[in-house]
Formats: sequence, C-alpha cells, structure tokens
Amino acid sequence: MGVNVAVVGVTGAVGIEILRVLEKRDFPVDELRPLASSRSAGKEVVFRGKEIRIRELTQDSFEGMNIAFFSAGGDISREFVPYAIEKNCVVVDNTSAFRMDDDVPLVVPEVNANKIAGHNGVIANPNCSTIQLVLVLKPIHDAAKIKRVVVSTYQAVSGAGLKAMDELKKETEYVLSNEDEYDRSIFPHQIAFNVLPQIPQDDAFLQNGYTSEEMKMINETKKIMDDDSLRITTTTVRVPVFRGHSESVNIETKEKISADETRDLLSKAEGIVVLDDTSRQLYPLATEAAGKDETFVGRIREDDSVENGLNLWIVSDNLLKGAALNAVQIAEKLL
Ligand code: NAP
Ligand code: 3JM
Repeated sequence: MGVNVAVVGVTGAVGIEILRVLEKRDFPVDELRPLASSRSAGKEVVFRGKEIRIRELTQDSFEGMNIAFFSAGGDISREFVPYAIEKNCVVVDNTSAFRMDDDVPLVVPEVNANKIAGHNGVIANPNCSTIQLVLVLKPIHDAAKIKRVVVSTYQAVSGAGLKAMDELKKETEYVLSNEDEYDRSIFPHQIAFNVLPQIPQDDAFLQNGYTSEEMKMINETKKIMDDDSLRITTTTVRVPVFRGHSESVNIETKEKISADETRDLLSKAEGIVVLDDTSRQLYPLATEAAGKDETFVGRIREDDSVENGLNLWIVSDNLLKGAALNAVQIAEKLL
C-alpha cells in the first residue's frame, strides 16, 4: 500500500533532491503532487520516468494527500502547513518555522527517531548544519558526556538556494574575465574567491551579535540532544563551494575519550563514515561528500589545551543528509 505525497517547493534546490531521494529509496508513492509558486504552475517535473504537472500551492492543495514535504521558506510553511494538517496530511517541514515549538518533534532519525511518534501533524527537519553536527555528537555524548562544543562552519552556497548557486558561478566567471563588477542580488559581498561570516545573507544580525543560523544551530542542537545544559557556541561562514557543508568542531567532554576510541566509536555509528588517515592525506572533502548520503568525519585528534578535548572535521552534503534525505528518512519512520 502506497501513500499520496505532496512536495511544496518542488522546483527548488531542496525540492528537486526530495524527488530524487523518494525515487532512489523506492518510497511507496501512489500519487505525487508537485507544488510551487504560480511562476512554476504548468511546468512539469519527471518522477519515475513520468511527467507530472506542477500545481500552484493553494489552501486546497492537500486534499487526498497523506504526507507533505515543505521546503519553500518559513513564511510559506507558517501560512500553508495548517491547511495540510486540516486534511490529516502529516507534514515534514524543512523550514525553521516550527522547529523550536514544544509540541513539534525535531528529528534526526539516527539520533532521536523515538520522538516522531509524539507528533501532532508536523515533524520538523533541523537546519542542515545542525543535522551533520548532532549525528556525530550523539555517540560521543553517550560515551563521554559532552560539556561544551565550539563550531565553525564552512557552508556551501546551495544552502541559500538555486539562485545563490547561479550567483557564485556567474561571479566567478566575471572575476576571472576581469569584467566590470558583477551585479549581485543574493550575497551582500563578493562570494567568488571570498569567505563571508554571515548566514543567512539576508537577515539582520541579532542583538547578541550572532546570526539566526548560529542561533538555530545552538538551540536545535540542545533540543535534539535533549540536554539544555550543553554549552555550545557557533560561527557560521559561507564559502565559495557549491555543495557540501564542512565544520570544524572542538568538543570538551566530562569523561576522557581518546582520539582512537572516538574513531572506533564513530566508525560503528549509523550514517557516519570515518575518513581519517593523515599519512595518506585522507580526510573529508566537500567535493567527495557531494552526492553522498553519509556524513564524513576526519582529522580526529585530542585537544590538550583543556582536560578532555577533541577536535573533529565533519563534512556532509547539505542538500541530502542536510535536507532531503533526512526528511525522507523521517517519512520512512512515519510509515
Ligand atoms: P530555492 O532553491 O530558492 O527554492 C525555493 C522553492 O520555494 C521553489 O520551489 C519556489 O517555487 C518555492 N516557492 C517560493 N515562493 C513560493 C510561493 N509563494 N508558493 C509556493 N512555492 C514557493 O530554495 P531551497 O534551497 O530549495 O530552500 C527552500 C527552503 O527550504 C528554504 O527557504 C528553507 O526554509 C528550507 N531549507 C531547509 C534546509 C534543511 O532542512 N536543512 C536546507 C535548505 C533549505 P518557484 O520555483 O515557483 O518560485
Ligand atoms: C535554510 O524563510 C526563509 O526565507 C527561508 C530561510 C532559510 C531557512 C529557514 O529558516 O527555514 C534558508 C535556508 C533554512 C533552514 O534550514 O533553517
């Protein structure tokens, strides 16, 4: 028995991947309903070799649907998720709209699949940078109790959508061809050959000097790890990479855990691949992680500047485990 599946934001960077992941994992779809803005209505997507017409998202879009994936921004989710719930269509929401709501499970299946059963119609998919972080933190937390985490991210432009990918490509070409300055519309500064410590690029900084992406990582990590006492601070940075987020992560634990023990622990954890052989210059790379389902960890070493410290380098495809794959895994658990 299959289910009827709506995909809101089907033409976007995340929506396109959701279709691919549903296909690849043989998700039991009876009817697929591709939804986007009026700009896309009437165009077609190809699903399992069949062309299906995209419809404009409206209040009536969820009639007869069982599961809806939302990735068209927070405002769209806030406006339209209630209409899906009204039709008994369970929502897996990729936006930040409901993530911190007490009655909404925030789920990375390898970490807290047990929370899914308590949903009231919506299950939230965490932020891309949070997902790959908690996947790796959880086994370490269980083994040695994490006290404090310091994260700096190196995030790909695809996290900011299709237009941001286009901007990096065009701006790179402009810079290389010495043409006049590129007329950019997404990033506030040149992203080609540059590094921007502001994510998202279009939000004001908060009163505390952080960005909303940084606060999402902090708050979502505590919620998913179910530990408010966890101390965590983050700096989120956009780099001129198309696909794959990298993270430099420093961890302080209560109990001592060696680099070797950490490697051993992580290599047995679901969804994680340890790539850590410095004698062969083997460590995770965005170019290698792009298109893959796993989260890759390397450069695992002890930090002797504190009593029980570890440093790690974590890389994952932000559109797969960071978005579409995690969302479809949640839906698989729902079934
Ligand atoms: P994108 O490439 O810019 O795509 C945006 C999508 O939203 C397009 O399909 C667009 O349709 C649709 N859309 C825009 N306005 C709409 C409207 N008024 N009604 C219906 N659909 C509308 O962005 P993206 O990278 O795919 O990200 C989309 C959202 O997913 C983000 O805003 C964010 O909330 C979320 N996201 C989540 C994660 C995660 O879960 N970890 C990661 C990245 C993004 P048209 O083509 O018709 O304009
Ligand atoms: C990733 O609401 C919006 O305009 C989308 C902002 C956004 C988000 C978000 O807040 O949902 C862009 C890219 C995310 C996310 O996953 O948190």
